Amino acid sequence: MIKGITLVRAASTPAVLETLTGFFAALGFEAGKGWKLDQSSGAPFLAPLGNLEFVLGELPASAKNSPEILIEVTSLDALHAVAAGWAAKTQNAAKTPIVSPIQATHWKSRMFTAEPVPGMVYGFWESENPYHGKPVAIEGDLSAEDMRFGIVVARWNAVITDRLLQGALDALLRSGAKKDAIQIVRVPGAWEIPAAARLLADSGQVDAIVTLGVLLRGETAHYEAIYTEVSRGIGQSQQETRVPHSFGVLTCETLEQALDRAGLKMGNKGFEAALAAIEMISVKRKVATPTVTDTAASR
Ligand code: DLZ
Repeated sequence: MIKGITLVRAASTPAVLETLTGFFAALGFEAGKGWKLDQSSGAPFLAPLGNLEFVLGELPASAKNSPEILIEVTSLDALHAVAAGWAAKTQNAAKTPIVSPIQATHWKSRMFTAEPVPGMVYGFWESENPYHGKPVAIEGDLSAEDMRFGIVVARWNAVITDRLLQGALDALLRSGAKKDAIQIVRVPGAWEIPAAARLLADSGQVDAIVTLGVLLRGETAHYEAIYTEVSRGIGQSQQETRVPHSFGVLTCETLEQALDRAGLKMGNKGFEAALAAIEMISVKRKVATPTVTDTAASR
């Protein structure tokens, strides 16, 4: 199991070691846990990532003053200013540190070199691609074209759930879904939502399911029992069928609170649940067939 890479550089004297540690500390490197033995001591500096790279053809820098170690950074200009500032101060004493101007490289990056002690040249570089080296995230799109939806909506508290349904339909149709690609299933109450959602998911006719209902704590004696089962059942159906189920079941203290979440003061949770369903279908498709080519290793 490979754990990490350590580049070891010999500091010829305590003064050289002090210069190097001062330089890297000034640049913002995190100091690691130092060590000391009878014959030697070490002052590690840590980087979040490292790799070992073999190059065929032209090297990243010219042979003259070529850095043996390349350090990828963000905010290259700011770092260059810090390095130049450090060099200006230190040069007076030791007359050695050299920090080059920033130059374009032949590999779509910009770089400067620094030689804090004679013979040790470090290259600091930043890719022109702002995503280089960053984790690439897969995110869903919000286009509902070519997607099929099931909506399970409870009739209990229909004055609310009808509004949630309108919100969900509005989101789906405005995002490009076709009317005949939406199946609506009405069930008596929230308790029945998971079973109906599971039937739809198992039918293979929908890509995602939007669940809509309202549970009013004040008016539901066994509110906790129903709520727990509804949320568990919807989650279980989603996980076992791998069909995304979005959760648009409101749980409110009063009818007024529910109305606020069904198109009045606090948006329409049906609309939001429908958008979540679209996004999750897209995520599922992208995870199944990733098209992202920009990986951490690419330039
Ligand atoms: C019975 C009941 C109660 C008391 N409250 C609600 C509610 O607030 N929201 C809702 O959607 N459904 C409620 N129900 C109905 C149950 O969900 C279920 O439909 C019936 O118990 C029949 O199985």
